[in-house]
Amino acid sequence: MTTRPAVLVARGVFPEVLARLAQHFEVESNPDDTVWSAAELSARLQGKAGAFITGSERIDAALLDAHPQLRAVCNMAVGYNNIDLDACTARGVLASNTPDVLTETTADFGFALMMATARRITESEHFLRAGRWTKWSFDMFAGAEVHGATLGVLGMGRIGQAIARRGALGFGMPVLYHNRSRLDAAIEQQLGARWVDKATLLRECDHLVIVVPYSPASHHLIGATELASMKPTATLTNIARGGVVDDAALAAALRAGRIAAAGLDVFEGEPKLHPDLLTVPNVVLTPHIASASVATRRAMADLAADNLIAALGCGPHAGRPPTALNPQVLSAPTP
Ligand code: 8YV
Repeated sequence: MTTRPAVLVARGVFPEVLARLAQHFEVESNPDDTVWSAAELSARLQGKAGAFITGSERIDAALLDAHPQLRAVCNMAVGYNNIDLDACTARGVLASNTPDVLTETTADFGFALMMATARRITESEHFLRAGRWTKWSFDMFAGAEVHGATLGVLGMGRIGQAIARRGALGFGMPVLYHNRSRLDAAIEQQLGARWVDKATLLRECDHLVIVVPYSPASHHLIGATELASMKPTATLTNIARGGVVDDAALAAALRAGRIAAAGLDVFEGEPKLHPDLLTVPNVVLTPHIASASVATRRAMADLAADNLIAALGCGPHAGRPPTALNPQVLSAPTP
């Protein structure tokens, strides 16, 4: 009898997805959904051929060296700054992420967060819940216009394009964007989007939505200087990653009224927040939920499972994980 590969599912996940994995593997799961320390994650990876992970688990060279039997790490997230991809590739470990399945849901949320920020939705709800609403006033919670205002998109990948489309087609917003590479002219035309340099984007947009992946190059892409160059009436929405925005500088800018408001779904050092963000009123705060519709989280989990099953040579896509980040490791001789 052949022994089945052992895999680790590092966080809580849909029981149906665990059941699918159990058809192929010996599965160790995390039913309490505890966020394990690096040492505990390493202890649990003992003897595992593959791991189903999320953005909370860091996969680096030291961890891979401690587990030479590990063949695949499959992220339930499109962003993969938690994985040292070069270290994986150098050791022949397949890494995967979950693109596409979350694009529209994440764009919906980014747009909703931008609108909530511009129209001061949570700030006014807190006022109402606190029993402070005693009369209507002409300027009560008067915010910024969304329709027809200039949308700025920083990072024009799949999610950035989906946000631009919502702004241009649904809300009549002129769209400016900045990205390292320009889109094809035909796509720019379809989205009604114009490439500008970063300084122009910051200076001219009314609502900036940040959707760039995190890397050392995008660390503090938006800090005090960039915030000071924006319109005092502008809003900033970050659905990318904590660390792309300097949260301390942002809190200071919000308090000083250097920009009007911010909407944040991601934070430096989350789930901890910079304490000043909790005391400034003009910020909408959500706990990293941009992809969190039930259907999309299920699709992400299924795709991560598909990748793990295929990477370990099982299922209908054996040897061809659908969204591998380094598929070349599968054809290379084992290092
Ligand atoms: C995830 C995300 O919820 O996909 C991403 O990159 O940020 C979110 O959709 C989170 O990373 C959990 O893995």
